[in-house]
Amino acid sequence: MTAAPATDPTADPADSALVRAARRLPVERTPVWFMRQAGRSLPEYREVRQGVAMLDSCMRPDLVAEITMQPVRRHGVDAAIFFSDIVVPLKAVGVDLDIVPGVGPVVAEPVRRWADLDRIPELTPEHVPYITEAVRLLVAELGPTPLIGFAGAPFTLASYLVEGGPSKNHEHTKALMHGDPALWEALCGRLAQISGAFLRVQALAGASVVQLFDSWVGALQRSDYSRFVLPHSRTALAAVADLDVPRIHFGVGTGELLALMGSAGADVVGVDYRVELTDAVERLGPGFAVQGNLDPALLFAPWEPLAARVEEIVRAGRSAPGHIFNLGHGVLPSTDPDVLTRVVEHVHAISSQ
Ligand code: 1CP
Repeated sequence: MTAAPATDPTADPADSALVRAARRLPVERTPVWFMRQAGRSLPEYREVRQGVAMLDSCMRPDLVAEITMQPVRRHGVDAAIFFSDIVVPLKAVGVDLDIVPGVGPVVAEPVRRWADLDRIPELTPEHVPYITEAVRLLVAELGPTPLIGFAGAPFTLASYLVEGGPSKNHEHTKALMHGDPALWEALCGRLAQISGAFLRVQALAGASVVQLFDSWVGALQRSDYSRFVLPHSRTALAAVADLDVPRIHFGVGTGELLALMGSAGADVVGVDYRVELTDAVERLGPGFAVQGNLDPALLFAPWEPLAARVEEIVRAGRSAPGHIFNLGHGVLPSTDPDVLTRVVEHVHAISSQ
């Protein structure tokens, strides 16, 4: 059986190229989407966000649906990624935080002591009715195009909570991990519940795929990752294991961690642009689909070398039992959106030959 063409409006997103690639089934052409495909690279995004704070926009289903659809309409990508942020579930359970323009998530009172855990209750679907509503709106509008739901993984969420905001060195996070392992375990246990429940809400509302972002986990060495992080990522991913949705797991700078990340339970491992895709496939071992991994900075290069790199990545992707073309991290805000559209067309053209 081959995937129904995406142009058939009645086709099931579960039969889409993206879901099939994630399941390591044959596809007619390589599916492609971009991390951070919604957002500041698009003038239509900047327009609808005018005067609306980031977190407010994430809580308005009409706006979430519009922003999620923008890159699908413009670029013809093979999936939508739900417009939200990894800190939305934390805000939803009552953590005092904001997303500050030009900075990122900022937490009013960093989490460093046992008493601070009381400020992070477990997440239930009742905390996030606007997420369920937005996913339902989107699934109806997307038709055959799959929606990717997502959550932040426990380590990356813990880093924002413990540091109080974006961090280069994660020094307070590592100090807590090693200085009070019991508190670290309790914090990450709570965050794994929140991540898993947030993924589950999206999958139950109709998302076809989920992605767990552990963006900053590349800051760790393997032994710390195995001991302090992997069990919690596994718990988060296990929360949707009984639902029929493929799971993607991604982090930045994870060349050293890839094999371990593969054991967290995902079907697809997202590969950072610093690692050759063929090396990633070797490190993961058989059985995994891969996602990636064009360097987002190469979107600023002339078309010829950019196209050549896209071709290399599509070729390298054939060494895995499934490949989803993506960037090796998110779209940079000043990217020319027309280049993204051209990359989508090129991936489709060269992979269907
Ligand atoms: O006002 C704005 O436009 C703020 C910029 C912005 C946007 C568009 C932020 C703040 N978040 C988002 C949306 C967002 N965040 C999406 C939307 C869907 C899409 O990809 O198109 C997603 C998937 C996220 C997830 C997210 N938020 C991650 C994981 C992905 C990654 O890039 O590694 C992380 C680490 C965050 C934290 C965050 N939120 C926003 C910023 C600027 C940051 C990073 C800050 C830092 O450097 O620590």
